[in-house]
Amino acid sequence: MKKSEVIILKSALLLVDLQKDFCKNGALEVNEGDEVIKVANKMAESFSKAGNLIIATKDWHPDEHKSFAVNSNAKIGEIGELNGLMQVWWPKHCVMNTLGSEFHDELNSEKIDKVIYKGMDKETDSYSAFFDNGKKNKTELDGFLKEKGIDTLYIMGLATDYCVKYTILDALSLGYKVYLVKEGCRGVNINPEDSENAIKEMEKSGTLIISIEKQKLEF
Ligand code: VGL
Ligand code: ZN
Repeated sequence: MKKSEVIILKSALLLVDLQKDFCKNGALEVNEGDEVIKVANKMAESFSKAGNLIIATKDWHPDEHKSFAVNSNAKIGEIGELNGLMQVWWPKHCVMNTLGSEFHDELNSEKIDKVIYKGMDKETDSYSAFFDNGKKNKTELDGFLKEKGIDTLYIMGLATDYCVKYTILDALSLGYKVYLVKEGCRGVNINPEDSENAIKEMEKSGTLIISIEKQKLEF
């Protein structure tokens, strides 16, 4: 095959919700959430050196979002229903334009080429970076990736059992090749095994689980 005939798979790094509210002392603190920031910075360094794009998502809720227990007369951590969909009731978090919605201070955010916002509709939660939980609305992400010719995603971030998981399942269903950077993820773990189960489910659906410690950083 001539070089010009080689089909080039373009990769991008997708950093999920690396925001203050999911890290130490945040409103929806994920255990060891801060630990993933150095992994994100390493990955971003390597992706930018290779000329690949780095995309980051932000959970971005209005103050009156109904997934917040306080706005739905519910108890934090319990499960209910919101507009016909199963809903975990969350503490108020990632309210748009507040301190908690900002990227973690140590994240090298200068390397981020594109930010995708999700969760703005107060009636529906939005774990995936592609669709809201009711699959009624799409974010910009799929269109952006297609426009850039990207078909392979390296995904990591917070939280393993919610936004990372649903982002990955949607990415697979949209036909992307997906790598999960395992040490770059931490989970909420309402049940202690939630993250482990999420990883199993992602793997079963076709995700390749990788570890940057074991792999030379070449993407
Ligand atoms: C998330 C719960 C509520 C996440 C966002 O980023 O995983 N989890 N909102
Ligand atoms: Zn949220």
